[in-house]
Amino acid sequence: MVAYKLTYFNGRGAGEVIRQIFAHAGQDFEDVRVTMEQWPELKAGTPFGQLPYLEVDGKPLAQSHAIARYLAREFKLNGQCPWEEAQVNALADQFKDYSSEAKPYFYAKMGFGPGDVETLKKDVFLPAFEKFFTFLSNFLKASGSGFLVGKSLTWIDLAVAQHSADLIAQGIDFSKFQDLKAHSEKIQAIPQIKKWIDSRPETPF
Ligand code: GSH
Repeated sequence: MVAYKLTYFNGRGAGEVIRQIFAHAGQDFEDVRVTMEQWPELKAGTPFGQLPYLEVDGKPLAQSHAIARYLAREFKLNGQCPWEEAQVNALADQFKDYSSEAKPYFYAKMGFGPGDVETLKKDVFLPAFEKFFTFLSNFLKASGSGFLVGKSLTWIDLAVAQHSADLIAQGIDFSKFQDLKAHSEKIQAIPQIKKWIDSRPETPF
């Protein structure tokens, strides 16, 4: 049996989609949550000096999306054919671009970066959010299945549904994106995912 050990901080962030892939598959994994105090000592021993990274039978793999793609292949959450897999990857790359655009707002909001949160929300976050969520909405319309790609769940549904849920909890206005709100609720109601959400450690982000 393969031993999986995920190392990340005590938050959802870039680690959560990986945890939800395991939860959906019913696959046991070690969920190591590093504190800020422990991190400086561990940093140099990680593949790229950042978290998360996954150990598969002791072999390390870094980069959250590389890990998600690897596990999605193992647990059949990467689409039904190479074309669907490519569409999932395109959305995942666009998610990264959006995250980079919106990063100054999220960092200021979490107290990790400079700037006025309300100004960054208006000038940085909201334009990036509108652009990305319009793309997501187009994918939902095109699939017509309630999933972002094809007719079944893929890992990008898990990633987007969690992000939407986090934004909704923060009071971001989803009135223009009711389809994405419904998508988030549907994905997070999948029994294995709901069970994970109900039992995971409570963290602010
Ligand atoms: N592209 C990387 C991924 O998706 O895994 C980004 C990872 C990343 O930014 N990790 C942050 C981190 O390790 C936490 S979310 N910060 C601590 C540091 O850089 O020292």
